[in-house]
Amino acid sequence: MIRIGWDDLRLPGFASRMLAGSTLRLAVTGLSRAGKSVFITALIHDLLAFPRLPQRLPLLGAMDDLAGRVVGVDIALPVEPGVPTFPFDRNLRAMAADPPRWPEGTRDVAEIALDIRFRPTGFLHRSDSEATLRLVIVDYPGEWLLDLPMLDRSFADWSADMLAMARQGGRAAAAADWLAFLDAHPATAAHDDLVAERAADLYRAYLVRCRDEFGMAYLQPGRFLQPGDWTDATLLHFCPLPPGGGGGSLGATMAGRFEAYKRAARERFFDRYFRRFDRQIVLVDLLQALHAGQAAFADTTRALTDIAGAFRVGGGLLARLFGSRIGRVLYAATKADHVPGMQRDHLRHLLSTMLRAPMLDADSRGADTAAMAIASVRCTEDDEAVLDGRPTPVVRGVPLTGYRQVKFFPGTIPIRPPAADDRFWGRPFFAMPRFQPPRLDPDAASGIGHIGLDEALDFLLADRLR
Ligand SMILES: Nc1nc2c(ncn2[C@@H]2O[C@H](COP(=O)(O)OP(=O)(O)O)[C@@H](O)[C@H]2O)c(=O)[nH]1
Ligand SMILES: [Mg+2]
Repeated sequence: MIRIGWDDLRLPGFASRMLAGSTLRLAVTGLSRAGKSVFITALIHDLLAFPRLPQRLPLLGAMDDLAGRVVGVDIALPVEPGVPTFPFDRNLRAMAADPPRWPEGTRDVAEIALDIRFRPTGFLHRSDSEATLRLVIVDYPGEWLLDLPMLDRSFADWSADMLAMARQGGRAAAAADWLAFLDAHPATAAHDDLVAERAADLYRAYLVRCRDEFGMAYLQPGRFLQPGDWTDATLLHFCPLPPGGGGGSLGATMAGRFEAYKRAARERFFDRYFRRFDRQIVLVDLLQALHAGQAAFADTTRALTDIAGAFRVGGGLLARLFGSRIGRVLYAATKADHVPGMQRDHLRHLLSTMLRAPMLDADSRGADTAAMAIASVRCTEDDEAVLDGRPTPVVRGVPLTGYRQVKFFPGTIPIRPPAADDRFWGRPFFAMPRFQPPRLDPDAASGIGHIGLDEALDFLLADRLR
């Protein structure tokens, strides 16, 4: 396989890049609890251990014998003043405690950088020459990506869509208080700050219930659920409204705030970050979405499809509006250690079926997109149990609230989304417990067991370590 083409050699920056080192910005996202913090913590831990313990990541750069060429991996000093540092040490301490704990949640953008020193391959390089890849990892809440479909819509259009959704199915019950308040306070009424704040609070409460009680994912605006450093009332005190209301009305004020929110999302987040990302991984807790039922699964599918559309390399919204150069996108179904071997293949297959339309489109434009099933921190082992007289694959792990190993029968994962009337949705089909993490070695001497982290890293960065 040819590693260095003549086109590369003609690039003016090529030589200096190889000598001085280059930077790869990897963006990590996913909805709250998708597994971002655990993923980043585990990948740093295993990369730090890689020079001494490459067998923890056997597929990372296996084709190029990366294990024999990585000389050292270190955490680099903070790169970007003003951006919070990803709390790797704090997470490591939690997972190395006795008993080990999962890292705490985070609610804002965070960055961390690793310097990977390696010996490049290829005829240009003497075997003792060394290059450095600075891997900058940026963690940001996936909730904010769900603002994208808002950006090119008017307040009236967006409101009509959100109100229609709020009156349907399981959402209607969660929306009752908010909708009743809107009936009592029409858009045409004179603006009153307290009324606007109350309406926004009730709308936010509805979004929170949709997320927590029904496992919904298609929830806008994203900052209502994950505000980050946004505190400004004029950005957050609005909600969808029926049409109506001239100057000085509640309707006019909220329409103005909607526009201010969109401007702020563009300037403070999309413009600021997306131009600089090189690679993106989108983490999805697909098992949880399946577990939560048909409505939640449909909602997750819609969110995922919109996100995948936005990341479409070349033609996606992020490239068009924000000059994103992201050239590789990996979609990963997380926590795959909840299901035994064969079901993990199903999980991967299900995710790629869900993504097929946007991925095919991306492929035709020369982009690199992939779907995988991973467990950043493997908490279970595959086992067997006898069910109805037949041996059945199960997983074995310690539940978060327990102290000894228990077997879980996770049920069968479909390889394509079951139809709305499929019997699959009619029964409690698998267990979705929280497991206790294995205790981590704080010195990174032994790395940490995972499923598929090496394959994910191989896809995301191995080509930059040649
Ligand atoms: N069994 C298992 N559970 C995981 C794994 N990754 C995350 N989790 C669980 O998911 C929770 C949320 O993960 P976290 O990384 O904090 O999510 P974030 O909100 O996206 O940063 C953790 O507290 C764990 O309970 C994994 O690889 N295996
Ligand atoms: Mg987190």
